[in-house]
Amino acid sequence: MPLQLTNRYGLAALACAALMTLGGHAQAQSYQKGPDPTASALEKAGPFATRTTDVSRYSVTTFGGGTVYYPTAAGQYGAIAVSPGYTASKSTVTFWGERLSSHGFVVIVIDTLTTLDQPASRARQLKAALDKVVSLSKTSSSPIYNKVDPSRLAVMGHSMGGGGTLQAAKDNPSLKAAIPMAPWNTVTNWSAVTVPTLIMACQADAIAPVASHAVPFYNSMSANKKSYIEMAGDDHLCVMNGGGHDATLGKMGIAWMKRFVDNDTRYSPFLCGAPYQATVNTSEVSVKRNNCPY
Ligand code: 856
Repeated sequence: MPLQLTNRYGLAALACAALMTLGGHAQAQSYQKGPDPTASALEKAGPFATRTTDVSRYSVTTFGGGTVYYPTAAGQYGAIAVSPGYTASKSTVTFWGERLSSHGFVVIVIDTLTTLDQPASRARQLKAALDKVVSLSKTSSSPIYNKVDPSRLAVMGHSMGGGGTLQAAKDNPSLKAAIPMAPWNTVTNWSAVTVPTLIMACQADAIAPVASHAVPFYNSMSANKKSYIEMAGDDHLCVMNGGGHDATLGKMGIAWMKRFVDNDTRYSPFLCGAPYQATVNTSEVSVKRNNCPY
Protein backbone atom coordinates (compact mmCIF):
# COMPACT_ATOMS: atom_id res chain seq x y z
CA MET A 1 0.00 0.00 0.00
CA PRO A 2 2.69 2.58 0.88
CA LEU A 3 4.41 1.58 -2.35
CA GLN A 4 1.21 2.24 -4.31
CA LEU A 5 0.86 5.69 -2.74
CA THR A 6 4.43 6.43 -3.64
CA ASN A 7 3.70 5.37 -7.19
CA ARG A 8 0.65 7.60 -7.39
CA TYR A 9 2.54 10.62 -6.15
CA GLY A 10 5.37 9.70 -8.46
CA LEU A 11 3.00 9.66 -11.42
CA ALA A 12 1.47 12.97 -10.38
CA ALA A 13 4.91 14.52 -10.07
CA LEU A 14 5.84 13.15 -13.49
CA ALA A 15 2.66 14.59 -15.03
CA CYS A 16 3.43 17.96 -13.41
CA ALA A 17 6.98 17.91 -14.70
CA ALA A 18 5.73 17.04 -18.19
CA LEU A 19 3.28 19.98 -18.11
CA MET A 20 5.98 22.36 -16.92
CA THR A 21 8.37 21.07 -19.60
CA LEU A 22 5.73 21.76 -22.24
CA GLY A 23 5.58 25.27 -20.75
CA GLY A 24 5.37 27.65 -23.66
CA HIS A 25 3.50 25.17 -25.82
CA ALA A 26 0.82 24.25 -23.30
CA GLN A 27 -2.37 26.27 -23.16
CA ALA A 28 -1.91 29.49 -21.18
CA GLN A 29 -2.99 29.44 -17.60
CA SER A 30 -6.45 30.62 -16.62
CA TYR A 31 -6.73 33.26 -13.91
CA GLN A 32 -10.38 32.50 -13.34
CA LYS A 33 -12.04 34.24 -10.42
CA GLY A 34 -15.60 34.21 -9.13
CA PRO A 35 -18.55 31.89 -9.66
CA ASP A 36 -19.57 30.27 -12.93
CA PRO A 37 -21.21 33.01 -15.01
CA THR A 38 -24.91 33.26 -15.76
CA ALA A 39 -26.58 35.77 -18.06
CA SER A 40 -28.46 37.43 -15.20
CA ALA A 41 -25.32 37.70 -13.04
CA LEU A 42 -23.44 39.40 -15.90
CA GLU A 43 -26.23 41.94 -16.33
CA LYS A 44 -25.66 43.53 -12.94
CA ALA A 45 -23.00 44.40 -10.38
CA GLY A 46 -20.81 41.44 -9.60
CA PRO A 47 -19.90 39.54 -6.44
CA PHE A 48 -16.76 41.49 -5.52
CA ALA A 49 -16.97 44.16 -2.83
CA THR A 50 -15.06 47.21 -4.08
CA ARG A 51 -13.51 50.45 -2.93
CA THR A 52 -12.02 53.41 -4.73
CA THR A 53 -8.79 55.31 -4.34
CA ASP A 54 -7.95 58.59 -6.03
CA VAL A 55 -4.87 59.22 -8.16
CA SER A 56 -4.52 62.97 -7.91
CA ARG A 57 -3.94 64.90 -11.12
CA TYR A 58 -1.07 66.59 -9.27
CA SER A 59 0.64 63.29 -8.42
CA VAL A 60 1.22 62.38 -12.08
CA THR A 61 2.49 64.11 -15.22
CA THR A 62 1.65 61.60 -17.96
CA PHE A 63 -2.15 61.62 -17.66
CA GLY A 64 -4.73 63.64 -15.78
CA GLY A 65 -5.14 61.46 -12.71
CA GLY A 66 -8.14 59.27 -12.08
CA THR A 67 -10.18 57.06 -9.82
CA VAL A 68 -9.13 53.46 -9.19
CA TYR A 69 -11.94 50.97 -8.54
CA TYR A 70 -10.66 47.75 -6.96
CA PRO A 71 -11.92 44.56 -5.34
CA THR A 72 -11.23 44.45 -1.59
CA ALA A 73 -10.64 40.67 -1.55
CA ALA A 74 -6.99 39.65 -1.46
CA GLY A 75 -5.45 38.47 -4.70
CA GLN A 76 -4.07 39.80 -7.96
CA TYR A 77 -6.42 41.08 -10.66
CA GLY A 78 -6.07 42.14 -14.25
CA ALA A 79 -6.09 45.93 -14.65
CA ILE A 80 -8.07 48.07 -17.10
CA ALA A 81 -7.64 51.77 -17.94
CA VAL A 82 -10.67 53.72 -19.22
CA SER A 83 -10.56 57.08 -21.04
CA PRO A 84 -13.46 59.50 -21.54
CA GLY A 85 -14.03 61.42 -24.78
CA TYR A 86 -13.31 64.88 -26.14
CA THR A 87 -14.27 67.70 -23.73
CA ALA A 88 -15.38 65.08 -21.17
CA SER A 89 -14.15 64.04 -17.73
CA LYS A 90 -13.93 60.66 -16.04
CA SER A 91 -17.39 61.28 -14.58
CA THR A 92 -18.91 60.30 -17.95
CA VAL A 93 -17.59 56.72 -17.85
CA THR A 94 -17.47 55.78 -14.16
CA PHE A 95 -20.07 53.07 -14.81
CA TRP A 96 -17.30 50.96 -16.32
CA GLY A 97 -15.09 51.32 -13.25
CA GLU A 98 -17.92 50.32 -10.94
CA ARG A 99 -19.24 47.46 -13.05
CA LEU A 100 -15.95 45.84 -14.09
CA SER A 101 -14.32 46.09 -10.65
CA SER A 102 -17.32 44.37 -9.07
CA HIS A 103 -16.66 41.42 -11.36
CA GLY A 104 -12.99 41.18 -10.37
CA PHE A 105 -10.76 43.75 -12.08
CA VAL A 106 -8.75 46.77 -10.95
CA VAL A 107 -10.03 49.63 -13.10
CA ILE A 108 -8.60 53.14 -13.39
CA VAL A 109 -11.01 55.64 -14.94
CA ILE A 110 -8.87 58.57 -16.01
CA ASP A 111 -9.03 62.24 -16.67
CA THR A 112 -6.87 63.36 -19.55
CA LEU A 113 -4.19 66.05 -19.34
CA THR A 114 -6.58 68.39 -21.12
CA THR A 115 -10.14 67.59 -22.17
CA LEU A 116 -9.17 68.50 -25.76
CA ASP A 117 -6.47 65.81 -26.12
CA GLN A 118 -6.64 63.86 -29.39
CA PRO A 119 -6.84 60.06 -29.70
CA ALA A 120 -3.08 59.48 -30.04
CA SER A 121 -2.50 61.37 -26.81
CA ARG A 122 -5.30 59.45 -25.09
CA ALA A 123 -3.56 56.22 -26.17
CA ARG A 124 -0.35 57.28 -24.42
CA GLN A 125 -2.31 58.37 -21.35
CA LEU A 126 -4.13 55.00 -21.13
CA LYS A 127 -0.74 53.27 -21.16
CA ALA A 128 0.60 55.71 -18.56
CA ALA A 129 -2.40 55.03 -16.32
CA LEU A 130 -1.76 51.29 -16.52
CA ASP A 131 1.89 51.91 -15.65
CA LYS A 132 0.69 53.92 -12.64
CA VAL A 133 -1.60 51.21 -11.24
CA VAL A 134 1.17 48.64 -11.74
CA SER A 135 3.53 50.94 -9.85
CA LEU A 136 0.97 51.50 -7.05
CA SER A 137 0.53 47.75 -6.82
CA LYS A 138 4.26 47.56 -5.98
CA THR A 139 3.99 50.31 -3.32
CA SER A 140 3.32 48.92 0.15
CA SER A 141 1.54 52.09 1.34
CA SER A 142 -0.96 52.02 -1.53
CA PRO A 143 -4.53 50.76 -1.05
CA ILE A 144 -3.98 48.59 -4.15
CA TYR A 145 -0.70 47.11 -2.93
CA ASN A 146 -0.19 43.70 -4.54
CA LYS A 147 -3.58 43.80 -6.30
CA VAL A 148 -2.49 44.13 -9.94
CA ASP A 149 -1.06 41.38 -12.11
CA PRO A 150 1.26 43.45 -14.32
CA SER A 151 1.13 40.86 -17.09
CA ARG A 152 -2.65 41.21 -17.65
CA LEU A 153 -3.62 44.72 -18.72
CA ALA A 154 -6.41 46.12 -20.92
CA VAL A 155 -7.77 49.41 -22.27
CA MET A 156 -11.11 50.94 -23.10
CA GLY A 157 -12.53 54.36 -23.82
CA HIS A 158 -15.36 56.45 -25.23
CA SER A 159 -15.29 58.38 -28.51
CA MET A 160 -11.83 59.98 -28.84
CA GLY A 161 -11.00 57.73 -25.87
CA GLY A 162 -12.18 54.82 -28.02
CA GLY A 163 -9.96 56.05 -30.85
CA GLY A 164 -7.14 56.17 -28.31
CA THR A 165 -8.01 52.65 -27.21
CA LEU A 166 -7.42 51.38 -30.76
CA GLN A 167 -4.11 53.25 -30.94
CA ALA A 168 -3.03 51.88 -27.54
CA ALA A 169 -3.88 48.35 -28.69
CA LYS A 170 -1.85 48.84 -31.86
CA ASP A 171 1.13 50.28 -29.99
CA ASN A 172 1.06 47.77 -27.10
CA PRO A 173 0.50 44.28 -28.47
CA SER A 174 1.09 42.76 -25.03
CA LEU A 175 -2.23 44.17 -23.86
CA LYS A 176 -4.77 41.39 -23.31
CA ALA A 177 -7.94 43.17 -24.44
CA ALA A 178 -9.36 46.42 -25.80
CA ILE A 179 -12.90 47.82 -25.87
CA PRO A 180 -13.28 50.94 -28.04
CA MET A 181 -16.72 52.46 -27.33
CA ALA A 182 -18.31 54.62 -30.02
CA PRO A 183 -14.73 55.07 -31.23
CA TRP A 184 -13.74 58.25 -33.05
CA ASN A 185 -10.51 58.48 -35.03
CA THR A 186 -9.40 59.94 -38.35
CA VAL A 187 -7.34 56.76 -38.85
CA THR A 188 -9.52 53.95 -40.22
CA ASN A 189 -6.95 51.20 -40.86
CA TRP A 190 -6.38 49.13 -37.73
CA SER A 191 -5.06 46.03 -39.49
CA ALA A 192 -1.95 45.98 -37.26
CA VAL A 193 -3.99 45.39 -34.09
CA THR A 194 -3.41 41.92 -32.65
CA VAL A 195 -5.04 42.57 -29.26
CA PRO A 196 -8.52 41.01 -28.84
CA THR A 197 -10.88 43.92 -29.51
CA LEU A 198 -14.61 44.36 -28.85
CA ILE A 199 -16.07 47.44 -30.54
CA MET A 200 -19.25 48.82 -28.95
CA ALA A 201 -21.14 51.14 -31.28
CA CYS A 202 -24.32 53.24 -31.42
CA GLN A 203 -26.39 52.95 -34.63
CA ALA A 204 -27.51 56.59 -34.80
CA ASP A 205 -24.21 58.11 -33.67
CA ALA A 206 -23.89 61.51 -35.38
CA ILE A 207 -20.49 62.35 -33.85
CA ALA A 208 -18.67 59.12 -34.73
CA PRO A 209 -20.98 57.74 -37.42
CA VAL A 210 -20.65 53.97 -37.57
CA ALA A 211 -20.32 53.99 -41.37
CA SER A 212 -17.14 56.07 -41.20
CA HIS A 213 -15.82 54.96 -37.81
CA ALA A 214 -16.80 51.78 -35.93
CA VAL A 215 -17.63 49.69 -39.02
CA PRO A 216 -14.49 50.40 -41.07
CA PHE A 217 -12.38 50.12 -37.90
CA TYR A 218 -13.87 46.68 -37.26
CA ASN A 219 -13.54 45.57 -40.87
CA SER A 220 -9.90 46.69 -41.07
CA MET A 221 -8.86 44.24 -38.36
CA SER A 222 -7.89 40.71 -39.39
CA ALA A 223 -5.02 39.75 -37.07
CA ASN A 224 -6.99 39.57 -33.84
CA LYS A 225 -10.01 38.17 -32.08
CA LYS A 226 -12.73 40.73 -32.66
CA SER A 227 -16.38 41.44 -32.03
CA TYR A 228 -18.78 44.26 -32.86
CA ILE A 229 -22.04 45.13 -31.15
CA GLU A 230 -24.20 48.08 -32.22
CA MET A 231 -27.11 49.45 -30.19
CA ALA A 232 -30.19 50.04 -32.30
CA GLY A 233 -31.38 53.59 -32.86
CA ASP A 234 -29.18 55.10 -30.19
CA ASP A 235 -26.77 58.03 -30.25
CA HIS A 236 -23.11 58.73 -29.38
CA LEU A 237 -23.78 58.48 -25.65
CA CYS A 238 -25.21 54.94 -25.75
CA VAL A 239 -22.08 53.38 -24.21
CA MET A 240 -21.42 55.77 -21.34
CA ASN A 241 -23.01 56.57 -17.97
CA GLY A 242 -26.76 56.68 -18.35
CA GLY A 243 -26.53 55.27 -21.86
CA GLY A 244 -29.39 52.90 -21.16
CA HIS A 245 -27.63 49.63 -22.02
CA ASP A 246 -25.88 48.75 -18.77
CA ALA A 247 -27.21 45.17 -18.76
CA THR A 248 -26.39 44.26 -22.35
CA LEU A 249 -23.14 46.19 -22.78
CA GLY A 250 -22.04 45.38 -19.24
CA LYS A 251 -22.53 41.68 -19.96
CA MET A 252 -20.52 41.86 -23.19
CA GLY A 253 -17.77 43.98 -21.63
CA ILE A 254 -17.39 41.74 -18.60
CA ALA A 255 -17.34 38.61 -20.77
CA TRP A 256 -14.70 40.13 -23.08
CA MET A 257 -12.41 41.10 -20.20
CA LYS A 258 -12.93 37.79 -18.41
CA ARG A 259 -12.21 35.77 -21.54
CA PHE A 260 -9.08 37.65 -22.59
CA VAL A 261 -7.65 39.29 -19.45
CA ASP A 262 -8.32 36.30 -17.18
CA ASN A 263 -8.14 33.72 -20.00
CA ASP A 264 -11.36 32.32 -18.52
CA THR A 265 -13.14 30.21 -21.14
CA ARG A 266 -16.22 29.89 -18.93
CA TYR A 267 -17.17 33.19 -20.61
CA SER A 268 -16.79 31.93 -24.19
CA PRO A 269 -20.50 31.03 -24.51
CA PHE A 270 -21.33 34.68 -23.75
CA LEU A 271 -19.17 35.75 -26.70
CA CYS A 272 -19.77 32.92 -29.17
CA GLY A 273 -22.46 30.50 -27.97
CA ALA A 274 -26.15 30.32 -27.17
CA PRO A 275 -26.02 32.97 -24.40
CA TYR A 276 -24.34 35.30 -26.91
CA GLN A 277 -27.09 34.70 -29.44
CA ALA A 278 -29.67 35.43 -26.74
CA THR A 279 -27.86 38.73 -26.00
CA VAL A 280 -27.55 39.98 -29.55
CA ASN A 281 -30.69 38.64 -31.22
CA THR A 282 -32.98 41.24 -29.69
CA SER A 283 -34.36 44.57 -30.87
CA GLU A 284 -31.81 46.35 -28.65
CA VAL A 285 -29.02 45.31 -31.04
CA SER A 286 -28.95 46.49 -34.66
CA VAL A 287 -25.73 44.80 -35.79
CA LYS A 288 -23.48 42.10 -34.35
CA ARG A 289 -20.35 40.65 -35.89
CA ASN A 290 -17.55 38.45 -34.60
CA ASN A 291 -14.84 36.06 -35.72
CA CYS A 292 -15.63 33.28 -33.27
CA PRO A 293 -14.68 30.77 -31.97
CA TYR A 294 -12.76 32.03 -28.98
C1 856 B 1 -18.24 63.01 -25.77
C2 856 B 1 -15.13 63.22 -30.80
C3 856 B 1 -14.78 66.40 -35.33
O1 856 B 1 -14.91 65.62 -34.19
C4 856 B 1 -15.85 65.93 -33.29
O2 856 B 1 -16.60 66.82 -33.44
C5 856 B 1 -15.89 65.09 -32.05
C6 856 B 1 -16.72 65.46 -31.02
C7 856 B 1 -16.74 64.71 -29.86
C8 856 B 1 -15.93 63.60 -29.77
C9 856 B 1 -15.92 62.83 -28.50
O3 856 B 1 -14.93 62.29 -28.09
O4 856 B 1 -17.08 62.94 -27.77
C10 856 B 1 -17.09 62.42 -26.48
O5 856 B 1 -17.81 64.02 -24.95
C11 856 B 1 -15.10 63.96 -31.95
